Amino acid sequence: MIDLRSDTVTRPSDKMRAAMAAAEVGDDVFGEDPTINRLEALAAARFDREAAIWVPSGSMGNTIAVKLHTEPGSELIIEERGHILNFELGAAAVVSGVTTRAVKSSDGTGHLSWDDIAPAIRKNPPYYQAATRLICIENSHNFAGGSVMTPEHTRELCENAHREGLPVHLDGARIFNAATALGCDVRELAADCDSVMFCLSKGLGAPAGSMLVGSAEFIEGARSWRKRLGGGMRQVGILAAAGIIALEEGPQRLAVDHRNAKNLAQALAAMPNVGIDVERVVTNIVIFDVSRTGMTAAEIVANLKEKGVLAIGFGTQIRMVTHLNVSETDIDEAIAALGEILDSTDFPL
Ligand code: TLP
Repeated sequence: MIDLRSDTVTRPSDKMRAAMAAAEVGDDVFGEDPTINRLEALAAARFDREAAIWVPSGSMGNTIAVKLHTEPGSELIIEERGHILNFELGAAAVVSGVTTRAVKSSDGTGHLSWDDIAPAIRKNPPYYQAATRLICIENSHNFAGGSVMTPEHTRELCENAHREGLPVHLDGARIFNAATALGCDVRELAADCDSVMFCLSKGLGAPAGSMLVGSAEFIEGARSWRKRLGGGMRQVGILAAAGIIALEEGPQRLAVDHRNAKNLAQALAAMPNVGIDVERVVTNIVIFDVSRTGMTAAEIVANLKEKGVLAIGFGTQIRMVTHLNVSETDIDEAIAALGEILDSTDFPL
């Protein structure tokens, strides 16, 4: 199977498995796991921040960040396709008691400008309205097709937010993809944000785990919340050993995934009735519209599966994600499979 459903499906390398087997471990709830301590120090240094904490998943990292930045009965602002809003099962509401205000990005990129955000802020609302307490951004933006936000844009947004007394949390699940596409360092993309979550799993290749990065005080709070949510994981150095390799070696090869995604997007653009803007494919996520093909996304995805290609369909769109277990040849095969499926429809062009 050529699995393009997500970069979450990546499998740990032999080197990671060997490091996991050999990992020195201790009880992390007592702060005694040397491998996790090393990974947390490395992550903090990588982002030039005071501290970092390993969390079992990106979702838990985001949930803890929202909890620490808000109080019950307040509100957060996020772009309407954001992961925290659409794929975290209302965790902001359940865990933090926070309302999520979805805002459209006026340029369609998934990245809100300050002009998009400003009218949505409730700074000193009347007593019967929830006050805005947090702005969440996502880079790269998953369901906006892996689009990226520049360091300048991020800085400007954060400066404005801070002027309004609002913290900014960066869902940087794929921040290394964004940095690779922009040719900059992750530090530049995260420098002005109050907290950053990034995933060691996904494109970097670890089997599990994400990091939450921020001030020492913030991470101390995160440690309590991680435990409260059931994420205190004892001899977790076994996973941290893979995480260290993911952090140190994973980012270097992301450009290959981006090249594969671009080639895929170019081939898709040449197919009749497929809707895609090739220019907007700059990382490892390819989302295309199939509403003019005469088939539903679900039908196309089912047909692809029969030909050995896995993708995700939602509404009239299909998402394909490139990653370390997908080769150039796999991409050619996926293109051929899709070409055959779309050629077989007698839908008028
Ligand atoms: N994204 C997954 C699904 O949940 C949609 C995927 O297949 O892309 N932030 C962003 C931007 C994400 O894309 C994801 C996972 C998360 C957070 C959550 O990470 P995990 O899966 O580790 O909880």
